[in-house]
Amino acid sequence: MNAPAVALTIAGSDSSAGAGLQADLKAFSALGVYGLTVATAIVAERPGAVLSSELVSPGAISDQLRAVLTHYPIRAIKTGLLPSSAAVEAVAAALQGFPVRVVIDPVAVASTGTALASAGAGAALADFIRTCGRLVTPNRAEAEHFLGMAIPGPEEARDAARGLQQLFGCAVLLKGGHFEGPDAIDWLAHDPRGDVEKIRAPRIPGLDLHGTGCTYSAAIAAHLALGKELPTAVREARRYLHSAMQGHFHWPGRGDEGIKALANPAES
Ligand code: PXL
Repeated sequence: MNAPAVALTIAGSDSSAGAGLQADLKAFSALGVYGLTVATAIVAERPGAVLSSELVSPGAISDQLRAVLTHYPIRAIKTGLLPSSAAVEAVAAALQGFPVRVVIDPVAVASTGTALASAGAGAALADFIRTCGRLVTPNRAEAEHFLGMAIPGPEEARDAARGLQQLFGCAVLLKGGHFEGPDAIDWLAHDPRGDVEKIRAPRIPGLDLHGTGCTYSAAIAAHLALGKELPTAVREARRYLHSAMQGHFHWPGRGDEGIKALANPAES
C-alpha cells in the first residue's frame, strides 16, 4: 500500500468536536489525508457556550512537535488556536528550518465571542505569519484587527486582502462569511502582481455553526498535502466546506438544564 499524504494540525481541542483539532482531523480524513495533531489548549465547550480553556504548556507543545515533525513525511501544516505568545513562540521555534510553510488560521475568539487567545498572542502571531506563513486565513474581525481599520463590506475586503498580503509577505484568504449578502465572498491574494481572486459560495440560511474557519483551513492544508497548487486547494476546500455545512446536524441539546437533570433525575 502506498503511504498516505500527511498533514499536521497545531490547534486547540474542542470537546464538542465542531471546531479545533477534532474538526481538522475530520476534514483531513474526509479528504483522504492522514492527520497528525499537536494540542495547544483544552477547551470545554458545546455549541453556544465556552465553559473553560486550559493551556497546554509551551514545553508540552514543543515535545508534541518534536515527536511527530521528523517521523512522518509531513506535506502540509495548519495552525489554529495558539493561545499565548509563549505557545506561538514554541511553535515558531520548532518549525524554524522545517521545509513546510504553514496555513495559519489566526483564531482569537470562539464563535460565542469568548476570547481564546491572550492579547499578547496576537503580536507574536503577526511575526509568526511573516516568518512561517504560506497562507493566512482571517475572517472580517481578524483582518480588521491586523489592519487597524474597519472593512465596511465585501467589496472593500478585496483591497484589505491585498493590504494584508503586503503586510505579511504571504498569501491571504480574507473570508467573507461575516459580511452581509446572499453569497459569502472570500478574497484570495496570492500573486503580488496578479488579480485578487474572488471565491463565492451561496450562504446557507439559518445555520448557527462554529468551526467553519477550522474546517476550511484544514481542508486547504489537506489539498496542499495532496499536491494541489494553492488557488486550487482553496477552491476545492471551499467546496468541501459548503458540503460539510449542508450536511450539518443541529443537536437539540439541553445545556446546563441537562446537567441539572443528571444531578436530579426526578426532575428530568
Ligand atoms: O472556531 C474557532 C475555534 C478554534 N479552536 C478551538 C475552538 C474554537 C471555537 O470554539 O474551540 C479549540
